[in-house]
Amino acid sequence: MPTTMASLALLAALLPVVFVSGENASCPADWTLLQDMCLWISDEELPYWRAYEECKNNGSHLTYIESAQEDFLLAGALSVKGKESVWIGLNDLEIDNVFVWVDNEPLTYSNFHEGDPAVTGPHAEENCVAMTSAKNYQWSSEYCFDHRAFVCRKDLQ
Ligand SMILES: [Ca+2]
Ligand SMILES: [Ca+2]
Repeated sequence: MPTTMASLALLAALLPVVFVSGENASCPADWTLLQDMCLWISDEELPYWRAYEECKNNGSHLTYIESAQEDFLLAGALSVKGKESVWIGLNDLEIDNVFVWVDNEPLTYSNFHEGDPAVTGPHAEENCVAMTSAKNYQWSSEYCFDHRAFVCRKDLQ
């Protein structure tokens, strides 16, 4: 049938592309590939700086998020895994109220939950950023010594 023939022709045309991209762009075996992100979502819950070190030890960084699409995909993955809250690589530890990514990616996109981050009052001391289920996985500043799961990110290899 013509429709089947057309589908087969399309499939044949696409197959080499699928294989080539599969060879050229991949993540380590136990990492999750989402679009062009290689992510590792921890089971362990650690304070921010220990999470930061764990990612470093894995040859990666606590994740940056540079678009609404990346944010959406990560939130979906966290939801599927039933993660309550995770550290991401954003903090204002160096200069208060200036939030930066740990790997110096420019902050081109952000998705803070309403009322976050607080710039004055007791909550201004929350200098590390998490994505939390109860806040629809929007971002919030939290106390860095809280124990949370965390997300590491590395480039495609
Ligand atoms: Ca702060
Ligand atoms: Ca906060």
